[in-house]
Amino acid sequence: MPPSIDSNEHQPREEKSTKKKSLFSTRPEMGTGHGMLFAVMGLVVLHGWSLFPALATLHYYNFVLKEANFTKLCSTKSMLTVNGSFPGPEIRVHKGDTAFVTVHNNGTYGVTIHWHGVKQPRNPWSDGPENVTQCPIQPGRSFTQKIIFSDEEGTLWWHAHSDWSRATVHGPIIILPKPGTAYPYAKPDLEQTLVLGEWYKGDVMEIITTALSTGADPVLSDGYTINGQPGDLYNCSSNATIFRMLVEYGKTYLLRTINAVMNEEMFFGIANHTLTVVGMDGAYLKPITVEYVMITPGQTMDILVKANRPRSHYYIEASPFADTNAPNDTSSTTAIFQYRGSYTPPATPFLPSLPSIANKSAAGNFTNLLRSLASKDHPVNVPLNITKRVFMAVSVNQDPCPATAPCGGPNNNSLTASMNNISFASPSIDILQAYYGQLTKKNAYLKRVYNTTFPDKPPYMFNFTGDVGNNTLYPSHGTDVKMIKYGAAVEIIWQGTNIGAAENHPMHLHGYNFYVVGMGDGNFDKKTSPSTYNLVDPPLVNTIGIPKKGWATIRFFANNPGVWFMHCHLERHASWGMATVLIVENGRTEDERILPPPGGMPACSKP
Ligand SMILES: [Cu+2]
Repeated sequence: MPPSIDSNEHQPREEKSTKKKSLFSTRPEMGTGHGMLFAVMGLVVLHGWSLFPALATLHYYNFVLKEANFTKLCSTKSMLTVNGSFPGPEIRVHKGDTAFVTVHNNGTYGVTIHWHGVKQPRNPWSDGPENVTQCPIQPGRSFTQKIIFSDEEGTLWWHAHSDWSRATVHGPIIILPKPGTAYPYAKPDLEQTLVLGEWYKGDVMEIITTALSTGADPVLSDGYTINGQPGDLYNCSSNATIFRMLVEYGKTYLLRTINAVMNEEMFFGIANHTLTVVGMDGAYLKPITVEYVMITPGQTMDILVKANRPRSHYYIEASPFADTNAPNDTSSTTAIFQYRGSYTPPATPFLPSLPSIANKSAAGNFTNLLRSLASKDHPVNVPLNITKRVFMAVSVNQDPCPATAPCGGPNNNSLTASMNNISFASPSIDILQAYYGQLTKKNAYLKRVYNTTFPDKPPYMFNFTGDVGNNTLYPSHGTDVKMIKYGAAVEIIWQGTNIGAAENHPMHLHGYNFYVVGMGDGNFDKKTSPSTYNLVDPPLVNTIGIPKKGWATIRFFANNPGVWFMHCHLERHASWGMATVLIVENGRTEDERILPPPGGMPACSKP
């Protein structure tokens, strides 16, 4: 059953003392206010276990994957949801807790769920990317995932990780400070989760299947959404298609903003109100006060906004940032920041002036402001002496068209994508199982599932961001992973290229947050670029946009053994193979080794 939309006015959630919730996690409501009825969860105290309040609290959730009908932009479709809601249900924990989510698949195809930005120390088994750490949960089957929270604090999200199912299967993860500790900023009065989404009138799984078979770009989306509502600026907009956030004059609100959009980075702002960004990807930032933010798919931002303007209606707007020749949905979505009280609202709410769609410098100017909080309670730990360095060229490429069929991409070729000129080929069974089989010598024959040959640099160096010749156009295809020694001080330099349609790529790594120590335009220069690095307070994130025809350098300590997917979070690029896998090997001691597989891992259909 779709959520009721009879009332689309939403009272943000009040910030309560966190202490009360340390033992019981009851989650009957959700920040997005859809009045959801999904199964609750919250059974925390097992018999006799309530004597251990110092231990991390356990939370239990049931996620039922099922089809539900939704009507948006005057078009109705059946789509896959969790518990019938869009966006899906919220997970709300304290730092260091553990959640068990039992996913029941009542849908029609196999799906996996990923807990985006949750590091899952030593536990890749519950990370979720299809055929990387598990095989899909088939229709009629269930799988219980153990989500181990460690140092994350702030906002993250979960989403399906099978083809394009994440378009409709996603929801927030809220991680509060530990009981007895506080936010490193003045406590907001209330909080509101805002999930940015992308709406396709068609079936998203059909859209990507068709695109991959023709080699053409996937059809564009029909609009964007905020908390499931497209807003006022579309055909078919009405009073029932807009999300209204009711605010009280003088109060401060924490906006937990999640970019769940499929294929575009987004500018976001609220008319006449300044935003103060205090956190990102589950880590704190030095507060940044701005008129707009640029948030990539995969990123989350904690933003403070004070309701201190004349009582009225103000648009909250999200519009795409896409500086590229590739086609994009250019529309924008709105919600209303609506003051309580009696006044005559304007006929049309005030609109923020967000940067235009191709405004690369506006996007870069915002990203350059990001700094870790780097305080005593939230220190940084940036690797300084690098022991493993990898240079990765990131490209949108083409494949020659097979003689048997015409292809719909440029030059009558097929579109594809690569890292270091290798287009990632999804294996038939998951890499984690194959790796663990060798590690334990139980299923060593599975080693043919992947190669450990992902190179430390591209096959040849060229003027990546200049006039690229045709000789760089065609990648190879393979399931190549990068092996990393436990404890290595890793530096990865991502170099965007001008092959195909250059654009900003939001690169995401599972199992880690990483420090973004530098970024710049043009080719990375190993002599001059490192002198620009910020090794003092670089932002700690799980996703960062590599500037168009530019580079970004990240650093992290390889202290989480496992099989970790790395990919562009523009979904069409990931589908084309802009991805690889890092396998961080076991260390010497028991607590430096991956955990054994839990029972009930979904079976793989092919050996
Ligand atoms: Cu990309």
